[in-house]
Order: sequence, then structure tokens, then C-alpha cells
Amino acid sequence: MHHKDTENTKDAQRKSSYAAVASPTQLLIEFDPVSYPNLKRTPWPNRTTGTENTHVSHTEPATTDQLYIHNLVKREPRAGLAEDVRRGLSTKPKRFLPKYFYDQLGSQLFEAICLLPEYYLTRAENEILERYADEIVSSLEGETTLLEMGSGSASKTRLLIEALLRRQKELLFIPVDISATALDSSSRILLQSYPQLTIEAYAGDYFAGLAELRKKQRSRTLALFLGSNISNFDPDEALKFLHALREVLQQGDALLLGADLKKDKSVLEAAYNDALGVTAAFNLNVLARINRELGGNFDLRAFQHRAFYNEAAGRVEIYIESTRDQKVTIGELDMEVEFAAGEQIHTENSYKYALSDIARLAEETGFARGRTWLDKKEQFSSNLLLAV
Ligand code: AVI
Repeated sequence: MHHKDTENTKDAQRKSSYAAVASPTQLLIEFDPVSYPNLKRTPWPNRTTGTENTHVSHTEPATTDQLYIHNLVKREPRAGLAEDVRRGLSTKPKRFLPKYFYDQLGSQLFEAICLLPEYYLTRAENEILERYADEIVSSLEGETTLLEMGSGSASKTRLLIEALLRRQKELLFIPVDISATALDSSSRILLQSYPQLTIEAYAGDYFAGLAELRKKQRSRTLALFLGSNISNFDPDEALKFLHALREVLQQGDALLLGADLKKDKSVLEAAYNDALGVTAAFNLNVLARINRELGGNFDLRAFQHRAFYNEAAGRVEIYIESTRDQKVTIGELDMEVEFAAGEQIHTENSYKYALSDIARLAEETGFARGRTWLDKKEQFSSNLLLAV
């Protein structure tokens, strides 16, 4: 594993005090302190860019493990957030992009959502993977690389990693995730569990990750897009994403696509309006993030979470609603924003799929729909799409 171009090499030099290389076992983690000011790092005994042997402490993965994290976040990571928040609060209706949910706290709140009794998606997908992981991986022949878009905590991935390691000795795992902290901690945990693993991770958004992945050749690849992450794309974005993903795959590779199914409104609305209020906290954390990172003064108590199923559009719509007339200032944007009582900021859509929608999506993006596995209650689908 190595830097791909001069730009990255320069980047690595700039970040020299944050990079560590343990040779010959090649343990390399590279983080930019500007991008990840809150990233908690275990102090390493020898933090240099050299290739000298480095003893790795017991809190690090075993020395036989390999980990490389590519940082794809731009030099000034807040610029994207600032620009998008300015644009989103200047349009009518106001809106934010769902990718901004996932700062460190947001990622942890999402992990908590996955444990909620009302949020059936994670349990249903787990049930499918626990039961069928061997069958799923047997759809591909030969030494396989595992690629995962939006890996998060990678807890479900374990089931597929284990199934692959039952039939091959070693495994290259390539996770791509917007949250560097989630990537860092999940990679370390995986390496502690599976010494046969090499991890080459990409911290950045999906399209930045896919653009990098296109530059490299891989062995037979099983790509994962789990957790119904596809739900948060509008239909045209879903097409664009699957097209881009298809381009990094070769004929004979496959994508396992987890997609939540259309179902009764009451089940869907409960999943996005949990009794504990974790989804509300996840949603309102975007305002807290703007306060923390852009010097905003949103009073979180003057906003509330709203989520409902729009049956005609086949999606759960999620909003933040102002409970009164109010003005908010955002220091770093030099901006004052007015809210009327009841005015909403649209923060997310979560599209629900029929199996026929998935077949259509596959056909339009260069895949053939292979097998589909469902949980016992038939709430969730795991779809194997074959690159043709
Ligand atoms: C990540 N994504 C699939 C979740 C969903 O169900 O759409 C995000 C989420 N938003 C609120 N709860 C969960």
C-alpha cells in the first residue's frame, strides 16, 4: 500500500507528526488534525514518518495486522459544511444534507438508533446475514476482496468477513465511510478480532471514495451497501451512486444491497419517532453541530423533531421544526436566519423499496438482480446484484 500521487505525498509530509508507520508489518494510519480535531488517538511510542520498526502498544491492533486509512476529506473540512449550511438555510423550504448527521456524536446516536426496539431495520438485516452469509458469499468464486460503502461500526460486516474467512485464509477489507472516527475505531476492533485481515480504509464521502477506488485493480470483489443506506438517496442520486459503484466493479463482481421494504405506515412512523427520543436527538444534533463548528446559537429547545411516511412518494420524511418565531445567528457564516413558528428544515428522506423497484434500479445501472433474502417478518431485503 502506498501513496497514489504527489499531492498525497505532500499531504503526508504536511501531516508528518500525525502519521505512523510500523514496518515491516505495515501498520499505517494517517489523519489530518485539521480535519479531525476531535479524533482521540492512542499515543504511539514512535510517531514518525520513517520506516523504522515501531513497537505497537497493546492498545493497538496486533503487529501482524495491517491498517491504512486514506483521508479524502478536503484540507478545510468545515468549508463544505459552511457552504452547504449557508445554501440550505437560504433556500425555501430550508434544508440540510443528511451526510452532516454523522459527526462523532451523530455517528454514536445512529448506533443507538440501531438498538431501538422500534428501529427494526438493523435486527432484520442481521437476522438475514446470520442465516445466509455463507450462501451469499458462495455466489462469488475465488479469492474475494470485501468492499463496503458506508461501513460505520461494521458490526454486520463481521458476519460476511467470517463467512469469507471460512473459505479463504486472508481477506482484504476496503471500508469507505464519511466518519473518520467510526472508521478508525471499527478498523481497530476488526483487526483485533481477525488477524487474517488487511484493511485499506477511505475516510470521505461515497463519491470521493469511489473515485479513488476506480484507480485501482482488485481481485474478485463483493461490495456491500448495507443498512438500507440507499434509502437516503433521492431516486436520481441512487441511480448515480449505483452507476459509480458499478464502474469500480468488474464483470463477475457483485453488490449486496440492503434495502428496507415498503410496509404499514404505523410501523414506519414508529421506527422514526422512537419513544426514547434518540432519533429526535440524532436529528437535532445537526443544529448542535452548527453551534459547535460554525458558531451558531440555535436554541435546541425551540426546535422539534418531525417524521412521517409520505405514502405517495414512498418515503419517510424527516424535518426539524421551529416551535416559535425566532432569529438565529451563525457567527462563522456572518448570517442571521429567521424562522416562523412551524417552519421546517428538511433534513432527510428515507425511501422504502418494493422488490420491483430494486430490480429496476439494478437493470438501469449495469447489474442483474441475483437472489434476494428476506427476514422472517419480510420487513427487509438483502439483494445480490451481479455486475454484468
Ligand atoms: C442510515 N439510514 C439508512 C437511516 C434510515 O433509516 O434512513 C438513517 C436514519 N434516520 C433516522 N433514523 C435512521
